[in-house]
Amino acid sequence: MRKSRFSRCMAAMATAAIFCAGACSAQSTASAKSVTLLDSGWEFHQISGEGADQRKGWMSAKVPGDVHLDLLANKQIPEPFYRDNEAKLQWIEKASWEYRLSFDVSAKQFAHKNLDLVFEGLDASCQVYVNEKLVLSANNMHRDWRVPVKANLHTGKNTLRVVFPPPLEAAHEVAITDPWLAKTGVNEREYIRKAGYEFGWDWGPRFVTSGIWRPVRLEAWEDARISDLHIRQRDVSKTVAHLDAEVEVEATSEGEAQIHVAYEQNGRPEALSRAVHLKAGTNVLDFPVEIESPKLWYPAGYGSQPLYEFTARVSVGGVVEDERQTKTGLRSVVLRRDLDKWGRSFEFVVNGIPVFAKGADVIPFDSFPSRVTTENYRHILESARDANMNMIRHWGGGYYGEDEFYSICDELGLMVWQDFMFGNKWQPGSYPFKQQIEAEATDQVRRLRDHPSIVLWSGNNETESSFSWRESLTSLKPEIRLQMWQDYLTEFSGILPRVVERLEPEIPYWPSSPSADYEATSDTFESGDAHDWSVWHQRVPFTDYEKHHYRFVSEYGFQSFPEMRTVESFTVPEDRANIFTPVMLAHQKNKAGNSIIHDYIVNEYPAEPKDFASFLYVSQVLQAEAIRVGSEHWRRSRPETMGAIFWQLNDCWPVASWASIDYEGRWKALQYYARRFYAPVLVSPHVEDGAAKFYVVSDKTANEKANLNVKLMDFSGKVLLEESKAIDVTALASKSYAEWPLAKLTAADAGDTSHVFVVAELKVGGKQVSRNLIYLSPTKELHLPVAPLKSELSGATGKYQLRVSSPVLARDVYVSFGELDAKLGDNYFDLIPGESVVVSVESAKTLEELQRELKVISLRDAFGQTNEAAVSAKK
Ligand code: BMA
Repeated sequence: MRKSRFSRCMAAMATAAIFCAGACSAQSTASAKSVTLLDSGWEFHQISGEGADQRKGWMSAKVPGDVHLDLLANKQIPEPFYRDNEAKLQWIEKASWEYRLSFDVSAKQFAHKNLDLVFEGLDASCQVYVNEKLVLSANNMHRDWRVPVKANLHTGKNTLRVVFPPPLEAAHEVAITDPWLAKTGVNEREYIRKAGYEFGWDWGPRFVTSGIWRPVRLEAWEDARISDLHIRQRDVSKTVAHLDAEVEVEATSEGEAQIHVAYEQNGRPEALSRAVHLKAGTNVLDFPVEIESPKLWYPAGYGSQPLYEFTARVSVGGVVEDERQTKTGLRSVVLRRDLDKWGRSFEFVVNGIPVFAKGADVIPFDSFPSRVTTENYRHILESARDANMNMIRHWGGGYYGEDEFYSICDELGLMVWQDFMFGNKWQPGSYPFKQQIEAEATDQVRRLRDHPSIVLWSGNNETESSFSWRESLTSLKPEIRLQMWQDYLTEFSGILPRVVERLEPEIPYWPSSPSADYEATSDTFESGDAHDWSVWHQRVPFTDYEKHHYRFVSEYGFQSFPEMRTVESFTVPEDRANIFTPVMLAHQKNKAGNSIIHDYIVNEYPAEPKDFASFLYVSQVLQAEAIRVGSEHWRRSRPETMGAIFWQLNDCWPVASWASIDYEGRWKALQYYARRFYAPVLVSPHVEDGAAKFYVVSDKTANEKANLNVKLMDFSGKVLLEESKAIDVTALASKSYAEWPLAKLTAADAGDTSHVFVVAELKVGGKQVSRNLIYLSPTKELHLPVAPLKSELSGATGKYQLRVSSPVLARDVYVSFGELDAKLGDNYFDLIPGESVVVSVESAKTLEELQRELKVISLRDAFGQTNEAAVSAKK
């Protein structure tokens, strides 16, 4: 750099103010750069569309945010999730909106050479004006935008305006520039990059919003700034980690600079420093780092999750121009796909350990992402970890998560299968679109690649598979289809993997979920991942899962209703007459959904649940049971199957859905069940080949001595058969350790299986690690007794214990406290006859308040008097 620059730089440094708040904590705190968050003082107004004449004035706005939330805060619209309000708010997407901010630029800020306006997210199509000059036209919600604006600014008051046209009109404008539009029938809305679920999904409402949905800031910098810091993990093992600290520096002109990288080597501070010659523009500097005996990052259940922190600094003429930190966990990841006797394997091998992936698919946490809090993320992700999950699939119909989301996954050891944000709909094949998605993928992989939790980048959700069944695609002329397929391959097996290969070559890429990477059609047993929707969409019995021997199941699901309190949050009493009222149907987005739940209930159980509340409860038990059958089957099938990721973990609004945790964060029965069926060591009894076989599935990396106890009991507690044995549980394996021929079971219960069950219990070191019940007749034919449940609540404010017991078998014991908030240590559990269990209860309420509201029921209670009659009628 020229000499004169140094003196100017020093002068600027002396006057530069350092602003740094909130989101910019990763930025410099003692450098020539200053960062000002533009997060207050925003206003918005409606330019056109329904009600624009009445809604003329400017109203206060929240940034980050969106127009729906701003209208709500200004009392212009009712609560979008309440009753059937969704339908009444569809006008919002047809209007155009404008946001504005007046902000000061001080003389100190203006003295910087560069002033950049940085948007971390704009949803989606908009024009940005600085002091009335158009500086940016954006149409991709999934990108971040940096605009040098010094030439447009002055000291004192400046204005920033962002104009959002109606999204579909904006998409139309782009779409008509593609000559292939008419031939392919690709939906016009795909021409702008916006989260698919905003347009409605089979669990989500349609709220097509607009807004500055992620932070916006003004960055003032001098000669150089660190535009990226990445820790490339070239080779990681227990002995040594060979890393590259890649420091990307943007320089305004050519010249000399000093780069400094600091980190810790097993508690010892280490630093690397180098004089470099920067060229004007982007410079990438590599600093090889070797860490001996690194503390490796492991998926939950396999070890701890230590993180290493790195700091890079760029100085010019002794003045620190910029500083940046990143954290990462060191691990090796391989997606092993070897030929074997079943086809080709699909298993994640982390630090050399073949890990059976257990988890659920994650959808957006809210229809309005900017209001998701750290607590929401923590609660849902900790719930995943607490249910013994080790992987979540971040599904492609939403948006790329915030850094915070992945940081929590890093901390909890939750591996993330990360889809690129393409869900189900066919994408345009135009050249501008291809450029757009390359830029998007580049932004996102660069932003997220230091998160050790991300173990896979995957092209899209179900786009590949839709090519062979979606009518709008199959009905096209062969030559058009050929071109579309070619474009698909260019995008999902050309552009996206190339971005991953360039930016994070150590992490595997997968073209689509589901896919067999084109060696077979997707959803084949032999290769790739599968979405198994035979249960639910094709309405087959749960046990059909057991006929399916996939290599990895990345979706399978069953719906249920949320619990009563959540239903009450969006209904009035008349809506709760039954599950088919207009409001209940407005909160069911899978058209046939409520009928499917109803029909499965009627098939599975002896009668209809006795009332609305029982319907909600039984639907949850049914869902949990469905997913238990699939999950245990695929765990028993390891190593042929190496992953069971059920659909879905969370909700974006209160709705009947496949979620295991509802929008309010309340665990459904499935989440409690998941904790049991994903237990690190699972006992899984199963009737097959004329025998009850007692499998133990172990995710432990070492063999373990255990005690297996199995009993055949009747519902009143009589033990008809019992066997106990010491076993040596094989690590990372599934095996049957005991077997009872069915003839032996029927002899013991005199051929009447309607009143007996088998309970298997596994103890390690005298402690129960897993217990599981099976029945020898379908639930419908069981003579479940009415269980006179006894419950006793004790303890002091904050922490209580609830003792529940039953003299006879009580299935799916459900504890609730009416309107009161309480966190339960367990729920929807079985009590075997004579058993008494203690459940922890955390609540801010008093003992008396809780006692007043406490309700404990079991499955038999949901069917009231009709059950006995129905059972005998069926006999
Ligand atoms: C799969 C998912 C979602 C959908 C779910 C339930 O296809 O990828 O698109 O919500 O099934 O139908």
